[in-house]
Amino acid sequence: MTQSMLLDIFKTALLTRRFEARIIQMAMAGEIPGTLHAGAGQEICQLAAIAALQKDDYILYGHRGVAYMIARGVSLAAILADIAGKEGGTNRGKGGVMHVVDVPRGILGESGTLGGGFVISVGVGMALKRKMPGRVVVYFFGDGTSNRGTFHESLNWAALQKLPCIYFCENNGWAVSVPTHVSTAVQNIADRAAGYGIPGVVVDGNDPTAVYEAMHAAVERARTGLGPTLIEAKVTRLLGHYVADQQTYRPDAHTVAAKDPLPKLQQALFAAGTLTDTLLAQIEADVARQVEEAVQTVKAAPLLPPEVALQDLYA
Ligand SMILES: Cc1ncc(C[n+]2csc(CCOP(=O)(O)OP(=O)(O)O)c2C)c(N)n1
Ligand SMILES: [Mg+2]
Repeated sequence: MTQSMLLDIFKTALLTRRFEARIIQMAMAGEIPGTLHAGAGQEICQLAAIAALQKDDYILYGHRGVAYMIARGVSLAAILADIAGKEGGTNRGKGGVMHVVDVPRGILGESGTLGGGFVISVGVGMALKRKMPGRVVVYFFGDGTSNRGTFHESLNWAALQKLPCIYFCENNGWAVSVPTHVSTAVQNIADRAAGYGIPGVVVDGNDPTAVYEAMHAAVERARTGLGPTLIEAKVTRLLGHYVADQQTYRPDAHTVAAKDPLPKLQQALFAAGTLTDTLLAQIEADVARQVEEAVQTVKAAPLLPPEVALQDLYA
């Protein structure tokens, strides 16, 4: 990765971090009805993975964080409006953060349940293979979600059909309050790839270059018709499962901040001379302005009228 790519990732990660912190503040203050599963600690990994994609590739995501949408160009105001139940959201304020959907930007969202995206990704992969060869779909999901039956049936079919699907597991060691080793029989989620005859790759999710390279190889493989790859990035969930989680179950709740990859990337950029005090101050000011503009836009937007709840329903 070039320094310019790393700097872009740093800027977007910082924007995501500040934006999410503001959303959490609003949710805790009761200013918005929605909630957030913060992506803090996982943003750099998510952004490095997306950097290996083209703009016309598709993504499906789970529920943790908003970096995916910001990276694909969804406005902060549209994301916040979805969480706040306001007009102006990508889903007209109905979906919360889990259902930010922006098809022109390649964001296909998530199904109603975690792990539903595996099955959807197979359908998308079949459509791409037939109608849009050369394009790929990535499903970002968590370690806990990999225990759904949908994981196994989908990876089997995607592998058999050599679909252009990439399965990207963000293993943060937790599914709500359940540590991965309590729920999962294998050491690495990526070990399961062997069961489907596809490559399984473990990467350090705190290292953007390692994530980018693993993703780049998976994308090349998928684009050229060789089929799926399962990537597992080991990441750190810095905050609770969701906004109000007290994390009483978590032994490292007070020490986990030391594992934050964002200050480490900042230091690396300083060491390379890419970042300076002046530039950092400019970036921070720009981030603060963008976040506040989005908050003010959404505060001024109307709440959805109740009858809208019955619109756009399909059965
Ligand atoms: C099918 C299904 N089962 C359970 C839940 C409730 N649930 C929401 S988040 C979550 C944990 C997910 O853990 P993981 O996949 O590791 O993602 P993380 O939250 O760690 O990012 C659970 C069990 C759900 N939404 N859908
Ligand atoms: Mg998890």
